[in-house]
Amino acid sequence: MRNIAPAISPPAGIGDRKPANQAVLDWVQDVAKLTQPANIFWCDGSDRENAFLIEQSLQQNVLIKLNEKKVPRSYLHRSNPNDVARVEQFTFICTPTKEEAGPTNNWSEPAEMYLKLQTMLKGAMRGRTMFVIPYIMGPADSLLTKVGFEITDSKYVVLSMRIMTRMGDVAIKRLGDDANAEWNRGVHSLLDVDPTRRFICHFPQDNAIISVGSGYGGNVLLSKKCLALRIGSYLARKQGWLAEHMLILGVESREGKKHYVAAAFPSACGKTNFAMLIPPKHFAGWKVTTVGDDIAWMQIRDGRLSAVNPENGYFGVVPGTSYKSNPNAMKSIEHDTLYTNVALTDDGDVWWEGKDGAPPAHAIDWRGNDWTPDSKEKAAHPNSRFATPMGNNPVLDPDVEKGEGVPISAIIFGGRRSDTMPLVFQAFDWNHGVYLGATMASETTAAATGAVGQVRRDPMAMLPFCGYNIGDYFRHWIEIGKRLTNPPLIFNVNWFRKGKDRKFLWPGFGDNMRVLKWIIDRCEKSGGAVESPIGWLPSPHDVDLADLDVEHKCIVEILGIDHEEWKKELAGHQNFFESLGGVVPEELLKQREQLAARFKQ
Ligand code: OXD
Ligand code: MN
Repeated sequence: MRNIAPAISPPAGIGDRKPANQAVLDWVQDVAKLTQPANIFWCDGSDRENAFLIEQSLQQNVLIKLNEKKVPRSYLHRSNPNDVARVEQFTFICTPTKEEAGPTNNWSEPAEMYLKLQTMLKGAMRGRTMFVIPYIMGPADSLLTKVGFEITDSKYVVLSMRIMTRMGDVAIKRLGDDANAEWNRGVHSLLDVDPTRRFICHFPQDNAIISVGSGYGGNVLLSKKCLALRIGSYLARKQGWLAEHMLILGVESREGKKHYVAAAFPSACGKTNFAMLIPPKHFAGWKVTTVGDDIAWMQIRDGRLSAVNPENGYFGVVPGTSYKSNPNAMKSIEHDTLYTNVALTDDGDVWWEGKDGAPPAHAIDWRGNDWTPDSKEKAAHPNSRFATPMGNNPVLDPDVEKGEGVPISAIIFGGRRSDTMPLVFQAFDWNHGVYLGATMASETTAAATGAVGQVRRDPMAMLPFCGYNIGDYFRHWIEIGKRLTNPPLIFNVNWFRKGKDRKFLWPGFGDNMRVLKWIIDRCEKSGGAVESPIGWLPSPHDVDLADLDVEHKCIVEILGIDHEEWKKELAGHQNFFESLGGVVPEELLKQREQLAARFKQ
């Protein structure tokens, strides 16, 4: 099954809802002149349109219908095997100068890149339908909300965007007919899905994105990584807010006291699991609710940070998702879900490594080949995904549509580290917290092409997503801190530390509630901690460990720090800052010196 499919002919009343805004109409005509599609399909986001596009996708083998009884109204898509993850090496920030893109981004001069892409797009949609998708990012009535239009020649993109964004009339209405209104221009074409002609390019000064040669979500759902993070972070700096790679969750105590927390973990490090956490039995009466699982847009309101989730759905990693790891995600993806690159069982159900129960005796793997438990290959690709509307989530936060957002009490940074980083610690103050974010590191995962399991610095989990100079991004964080009269407390967590036997020391998943509870206690000024060189550390008796089946010595090990490991860590921070070539703000260099000095005391 491939994404590329010939043009479709919609009946009257479908695909003909043109917006009135002349700037949009002119831009669409320009792109059509260049790409030469057989026809233009104007999306309105309606149920009727969706049903028509699904029917066409089934006929053209873009989708497979799953067993209606087992996974109602759900479908499987198989991507080209050469196209299964984000491609950071082919992702560009195109600004007039290289300095604006900074040391962590691939850079190209905009005119040069436009020319290269236009050459590739010339006639690229011949014989295909060109879809125009209007969408908004953010709740319908939020001041932060942005309008985007994505042009694409992929029905899979249209169907996914309908899940992941608020799509159609709501965007056309929000934009109105002012030809000078701000909106994002996104152009996507599959071309021939050739990895040598795959580029994901951002033009922040033009509020424009062009993505070619891929059909993988992270490269082509332009609302998400491209607009909400790369262009979003650029706009956020200009306009005085933050666009971050963070989940947002609500946590309510037995007494009904509620806090909201935002957490930045790199791709495929458990943001969705944490955002949907079910507290262990001992915490009966506590509730965790999800505002978002991947992206937070935060503005300053009444001296605090206030966050909205710009998305409308979850695009999550499937393997490892089970009733043990994330029951709420399992309930969310049992219906109305678009799966990509998972295995198909003989009875039309989906399967993946780590799903509850025994593996099927036979299945069709993500490439479309026969698979049995004896096969050497994985049945589902390690980066196989679900796209599911957030409305499916049984623990969706009631304030998810609130335009002003939810007030953030704590920010958490965290990576996947088998050593060095303790389970949790708290920064001394805002700038120290920014330093924790800036020096974050994590083992790489299958969410991006390249080697898996290598420790790399990933500041604020934004390394692949910051749309401008990372030094200016750090400075922007420091400046935001100065404007907050009631800043969130900042923490660092690591669920993935291993003992000498190379086994995980901490059970993770629902038991992360114990860590979250300590964080909330600190926000409430009731939690105990000891001062250490790296920040405030809980002692074992500060964390509620009741009914936890973990040896005390493991707890002591995971909560503690090893000075030898930290010597290496400090050198790692220095190397990282040096690799950035002089862009790191003075305040953060000072934080490093202070950290080193505290170890010497
Ligand atoms: C994602 C990612 O898909 O970070 O969210 O890669
Ligand atoms: Mn992500």
